[in-house]
Amino acid sequence: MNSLALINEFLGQPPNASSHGYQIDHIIEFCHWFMAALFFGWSAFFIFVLIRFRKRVHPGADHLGVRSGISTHLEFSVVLIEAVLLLGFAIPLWARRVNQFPPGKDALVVHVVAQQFNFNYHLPGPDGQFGRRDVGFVSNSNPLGLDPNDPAGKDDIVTSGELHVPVNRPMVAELSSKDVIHDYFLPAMRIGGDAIPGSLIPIWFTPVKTGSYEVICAQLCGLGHYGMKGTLVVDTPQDYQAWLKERAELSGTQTAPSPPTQRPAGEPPIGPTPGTIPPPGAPKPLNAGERGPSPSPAQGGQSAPSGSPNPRQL
Ligand SMILES: [Cu+2]
Repeated sequence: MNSLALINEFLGQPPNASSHGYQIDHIIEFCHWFMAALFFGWSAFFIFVLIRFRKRVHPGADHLGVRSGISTHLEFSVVLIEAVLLLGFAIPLWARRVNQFPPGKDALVVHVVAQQFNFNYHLPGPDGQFGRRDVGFVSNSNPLGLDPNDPAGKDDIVTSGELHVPVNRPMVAELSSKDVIHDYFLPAMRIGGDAIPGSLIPIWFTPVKTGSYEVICAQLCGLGHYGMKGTLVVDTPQDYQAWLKERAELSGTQTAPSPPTQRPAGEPPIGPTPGTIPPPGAPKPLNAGERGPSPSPAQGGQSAPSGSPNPRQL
């Protein structure tokens, strides 16, 4: 077992399965060893000071303090190591993630559309073109609102929960959301990104090991957040083609609407949160009529005990 596997196990991280992930693991590993060295170093120094300057030997305080420059040198070294770590490793690694996207023809581009509480995937199909999506077309059988009149969308594949990708091919996931802010996180790929309504945020990675990996939402997005999980299956190219074929056949024959997303018990119904005050000029809520007609001031004044607020005048 190498040291990276050790640190992954210690931190509860799954083994890395992407081409860039080992660099992140190296930084995490180095930071932990460095922090351990600082912890033991400062602890030893603290104990040394407690003994060396104990009251019995030094009853009076020395107002001059430390005269050697060793602590300054030590502190400067720590700052230097941290600066090298940040400027030399962390920022360049991050810059490669956000500035050096693989060229479009090499990469597999997938649109990831998050919603409470699952991840939907939109693949362009054999023509390589994403069909137009519009919120006006969203229904139970068309969760992403694919435009039925757009020829580019005819062969598109829409799936949710499980996504297959081929091994050793860069994948670009363009993240967006239908409702609240989610975070598409692939711990084994050492990558993740926020899925924000109205934004398209691309992330990319290259899976290097076949297998089944966990996808989780890393942004508290509601009461069902804990269950917002999915699977990323990294296939051999042959298996991936077989999956694509299967999905294409399924999306061609699937006409029955999928059941609506269940909101877990306790999650407030869609609409304004109970107890919120509508902004001035906002339309009245639909259930306002269920409270019955408002009493006239005369009736209200007679029926309510004097001094107590009228419970019907909400
Ligand atoms: Cu979420």
